[in-house]
Amino acid sequence: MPVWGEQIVVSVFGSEVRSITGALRESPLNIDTNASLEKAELLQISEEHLKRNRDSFQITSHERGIIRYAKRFSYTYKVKIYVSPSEGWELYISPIGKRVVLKVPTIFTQLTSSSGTDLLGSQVSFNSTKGSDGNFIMLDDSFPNSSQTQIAENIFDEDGERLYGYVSSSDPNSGWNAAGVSAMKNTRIIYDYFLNKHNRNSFDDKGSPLVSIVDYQSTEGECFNNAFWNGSQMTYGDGCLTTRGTGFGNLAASLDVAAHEVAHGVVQFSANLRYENQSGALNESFADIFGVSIDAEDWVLGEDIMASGRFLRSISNPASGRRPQPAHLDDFVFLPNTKEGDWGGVHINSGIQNRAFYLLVEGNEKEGKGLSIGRTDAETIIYAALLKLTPNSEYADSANQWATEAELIFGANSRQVTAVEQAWANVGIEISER
Ligand SMILES: [Ca+2]
Ligand SMILES: [Ca+2]
Ligand SMILES: [Zn+2]
Repeated sequence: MPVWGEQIVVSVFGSEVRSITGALRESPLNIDTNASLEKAELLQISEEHLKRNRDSFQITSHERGIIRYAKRFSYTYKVKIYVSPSEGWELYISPIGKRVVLKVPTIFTQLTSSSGTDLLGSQVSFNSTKGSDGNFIMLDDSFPNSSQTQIAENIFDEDGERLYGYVSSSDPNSGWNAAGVSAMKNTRIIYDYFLNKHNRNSFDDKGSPLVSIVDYQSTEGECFNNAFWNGSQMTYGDGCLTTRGTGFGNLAASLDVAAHEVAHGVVQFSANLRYENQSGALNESFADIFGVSIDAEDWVLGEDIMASGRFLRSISNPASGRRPQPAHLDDFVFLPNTKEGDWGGVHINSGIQNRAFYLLVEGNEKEGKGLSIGRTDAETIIYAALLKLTPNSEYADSANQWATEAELIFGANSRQVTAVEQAWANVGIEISER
């Protein structure tokens, strides 16, 4: 029976002993090694100890032997556990006490400085983790605080079953899926924005993991021309850009699209605006506003994944988007509250609040319609308002809340309050007395 971890190393040079390392101990002769455990019992003890469902880990091997810990020798089973490429354990289980006496990690999550080329051709530095199989995977536990960022890719196996696997490479500095590199880069920028600008730790402000799926297809072999937030993670289609210039390229490329999707998570864990009619249009609008705040070099969304000169929506000029949007309450588009009706036109009527945000930042001043206050203060105001809106909030509620927050943060007679009132008045919504 093996005695794990106990050995003596004797260095011999010629016929001369040069050194002895390790420790000689009295042999543990009086240990009872008769008790045994069935595999099912090992599984159950492991399950209870790890506080994991038994479907979420595997026992890859088990053997009996002697382990020395706490200055004494014990007869145990050494059970090797595989949880994920970044988590594995050796559990030493006493068959007499039927409990784990020692737990040792077998994988030391070793963050590795890595680099790769993203979908737009930029060189990106990021962290990966060396997995137990020696490959590097897109898993970075340095952010969010106390959790991790993960990028997986959609793969179909020979039977056409969908699999998700970490984006991986055998070399930390080459061979990465460019869609994964884009997702890593964008996730970092978005996380840093919410943390540094709004003191928000991940989308839920509880540091939940930021997980992305790239190269998604809903049916194998058919390009998928969309991106979505599913309530806990981002998914980016591989895109259906045509030679005629219609459709999108790989949706992971676009920082504003990524920011829009994560912002849906921020809305979900704050105002949780109901996804229909006016509240739904506000939900879409807040996602767009964070999109152009995080990708702050232009006022349009989707330009990085569309043919040159095209874009999906414009915050400054909502009528110029792929599907023209209203920029004023008078032009509100009434659509049925069905999937075909875009739940009452949530992607259409978002143009109204989008335009109010643009006017607040710079449009009022540029167009001679009043005061503008720049991005920094405007973003502070709209984020504070989002935290106080409720699932049924409508345009008037959002307008009032922007004004209330401007007053609380900058004072009742501040130019920020005036600018908010003018911005909303210019899209047809007069802010009532507060
Ligand atoms: Ca841009
Ligand atoms: Ca943009
Ligand atoms: Zn959206």
